[in-house]
Amino acid sequence: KYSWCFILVFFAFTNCFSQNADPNSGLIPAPFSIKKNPGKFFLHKRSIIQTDLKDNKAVFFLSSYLQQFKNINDTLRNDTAASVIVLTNIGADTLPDEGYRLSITPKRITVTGRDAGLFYGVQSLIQLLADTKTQVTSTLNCMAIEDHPRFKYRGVHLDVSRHFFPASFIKEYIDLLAAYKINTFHWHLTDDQGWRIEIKKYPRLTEIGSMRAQTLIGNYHDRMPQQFDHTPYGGFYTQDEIKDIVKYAADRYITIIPEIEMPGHSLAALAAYPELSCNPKRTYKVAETWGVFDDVYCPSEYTFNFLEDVLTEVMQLFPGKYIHIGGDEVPKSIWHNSAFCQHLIKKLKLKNEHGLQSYFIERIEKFLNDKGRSIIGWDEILQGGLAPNATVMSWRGEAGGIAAAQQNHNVIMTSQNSGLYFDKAQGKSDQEPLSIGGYAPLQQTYAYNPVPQVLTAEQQTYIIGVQANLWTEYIGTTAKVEYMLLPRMLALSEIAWTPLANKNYKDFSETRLPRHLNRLDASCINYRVPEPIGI
Ligand code: TNX
Repeated sequence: KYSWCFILVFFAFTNCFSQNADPNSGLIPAPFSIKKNPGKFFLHKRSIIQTDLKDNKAVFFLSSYLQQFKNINDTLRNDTAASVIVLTNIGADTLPDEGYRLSITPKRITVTGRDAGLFYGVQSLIQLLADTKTQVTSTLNCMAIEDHPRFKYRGVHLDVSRHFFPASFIKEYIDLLAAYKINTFHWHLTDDQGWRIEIKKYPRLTEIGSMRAQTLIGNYHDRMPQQFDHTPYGGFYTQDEIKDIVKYAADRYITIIPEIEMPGHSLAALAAYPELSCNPKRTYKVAETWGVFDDVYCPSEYTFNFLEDVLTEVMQLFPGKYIHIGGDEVPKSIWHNSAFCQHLIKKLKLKNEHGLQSYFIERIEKFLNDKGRSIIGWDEILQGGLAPNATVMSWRGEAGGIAAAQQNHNVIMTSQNSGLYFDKAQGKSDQEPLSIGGYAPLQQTYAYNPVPQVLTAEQQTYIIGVQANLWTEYIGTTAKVEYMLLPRMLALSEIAWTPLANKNYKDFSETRLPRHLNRLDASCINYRVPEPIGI
């Protein structure tokens, strides 16, 4: 009799111990609060989803997940099943934006949330349903989660100009973002090395501007200096593909911010339409090497008309509030030597070429503001004075972001020195594939806090979020995109979502990360295997 009792106590103890060993139940990003309760919920063939919500993205996402991965069909039938997943927005009005409640009891799971909140509750549930070893475990420990994000802007970027990745891969990328509660995809669509978005009014942008005269030789394992052959390389997204991707992202509560670079990083456009330059008689080539090029848009009426036409088509494709207008790395030598520009500087009573850059950005901002949109620019848009309503992406460190917040402008932190540049190597080993230079290990990404302590509490509210950038000069394949993105993006998701007090690198990397890497393995997604703590 006593031995039974002993065994029971022993099981209760080990069960309790194993739950405590994983205080966040494997979730990435770790939630705001999580309380473990006794008991288990069993998911089985006859489990159903119960909901009053019509035509709801979260409901649709969960029922297709259950069909695809758990082989549970017909989840929306009316039935008195023994185990029920309730999706509801009743009681959700008290939740913060994008927040959700997830309650697991022996007979019933309830996910409560509005819009994105409900979707994130479903994402957490799906993470709990995916076991470490198999994809089919269907037993969940009872618990109650209350969750909402630390920042409202949680972004990941991809440069598709330096290398082009097909529309189908962009959707896979979006799937990864959504699974980790990232809500913004910054799509870097134009640069010196390729124009990647179809613009109906200017067909040469893609006919000429999307192709360059060389292809990178080698694969993603290469640690050799890059070599090229002379077969043409390029690609672009048609407007139909873009519409499809925008909808795909919206179904996952991801807003896409398109970036149209100006006035610099514009050689591909100049190659297509030399009239956009200050020396229209010259011919230009789409760049075949990396770096910063002197040839930039001329601040002429021709250029402004062109950009307004381009942005008009861009706005028709991308319904979100923000358009990214670039603004980084604009050499001023051509403007300095151009009689037209010098005349313009005098006429507009500007101080110098920096003033001309601000004039350029402010004109574009006004055009977009009048259409109800807002601009984001890289931190160089501070030079010569910020456009009145601009949001700043602070990439050359935090100084630009701090200055912008002090001027009451919204800021997104994306500093290249803080583990957010995923084009840097993840390890110091010479086994790492070739990359841009520098080092951004997982632990550095994880440790980053986007809110600079030098700001007052009031100024800190202008830091609306954080983003990681994936520039692709040295990334020619989708497998290498995945390798550079992962697992660092999981650390980013925790910077962006989890309250500071709940962050813990050991818990993240040793307790929770392994099951996520298994999940990536099961989906045949590439990643870098992180080294144990302390190496
Ligand atoms: C700087 S970040 C750039 C990009 C490069 C990147 C490489 C930024 C606004 N400009 O054009 O791809 O460095 O890390």
